[in-house]
Amino acid sequence: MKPLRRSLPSVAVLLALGAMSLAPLRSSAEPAPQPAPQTADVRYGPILVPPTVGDQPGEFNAVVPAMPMPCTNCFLTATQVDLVFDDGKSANLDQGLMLHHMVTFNSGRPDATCGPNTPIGSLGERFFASGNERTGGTLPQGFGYHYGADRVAGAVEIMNHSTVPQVVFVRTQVRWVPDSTPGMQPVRPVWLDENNCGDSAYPVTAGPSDKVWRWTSTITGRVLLAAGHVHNGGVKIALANETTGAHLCTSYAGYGTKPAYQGSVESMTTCTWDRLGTVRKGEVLSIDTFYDPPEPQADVMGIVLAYVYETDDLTGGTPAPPEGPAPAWPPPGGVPSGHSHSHHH
Ligand SMILES: [Cu+2]
Repeated sequence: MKPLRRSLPSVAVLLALGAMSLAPLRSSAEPAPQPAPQTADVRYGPILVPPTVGDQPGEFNAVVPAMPMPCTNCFLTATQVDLVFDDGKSANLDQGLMLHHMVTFNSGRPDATCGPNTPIGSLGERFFASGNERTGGTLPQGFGYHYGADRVAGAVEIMNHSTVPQVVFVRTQVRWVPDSTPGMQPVRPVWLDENNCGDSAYPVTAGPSDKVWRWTSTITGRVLLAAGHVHNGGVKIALANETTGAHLCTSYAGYGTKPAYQGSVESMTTCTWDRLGTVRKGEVLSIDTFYDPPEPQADVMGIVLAYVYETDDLTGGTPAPPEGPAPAWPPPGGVPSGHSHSHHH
């Protein structure tokens, strides 16, 4: 089976977790096949989310000092997050519950784009995140996020729009291989954010608009995976190397096919390849976030989490094929308002 270039919304990624055939083609210089990865299912919780009272949405919002990890001295190769009830069933907006965000920070490593002298940067390297759309990702074969044994903090926000308290867990399915696995190469997470180092939120007007944010790279390597995050009314985020003019990924928001999401953002496409593109130290990576909401929104987001294999060999891997066609806009069910994704400050 030929590898997929992109379009891995949540369900597809779940399936992909069991399918090594999604890994890109290997060049002859790469190491021998590796043992099958381990699968782990880690949960954080139980979390009691208070009910909505009047116009005050129920909310759990905390920095968790130590999140459970599936392994130590290992490479994480695929992840998929869900918000679940005690019985394992998925919890979503049809029950009033929204996984507003979950971000994990490796305290043992500095973040690539947010310095350690900021509140966000002081928590460490942002290496994984999910919004309610629960985007998963699988790195190309032979690559993983290296985790030693340092404490991992989590920023977790869950909203409860129902009038009863509810108990949930943040569930993360992970694939990993031990450090002893031959030939594994580490990836560096690069967090690109329209309002970086803050709460990531910014306002947009009604109708079409876009916003660009740029980062001058401090690293050199091959971009292997990129996944975006937007709120309701978001269309897509484009990731590019502005210096070379190369387009690296478009991550599209999906709406209206999964009833549990009640019309809100239900997926983001991801781009995965063993050379989506390259970046050199000093070159400028940009994200361009497109919105088209029916009403102005006070606090949307535009974030791309990219994973880069740091190397001076920028000709390694294989060039990614062209992206497929964009999904229809507006989506068939219409563009949702920001209500169910709204922040509570
Ligand atoms: Cu968000």
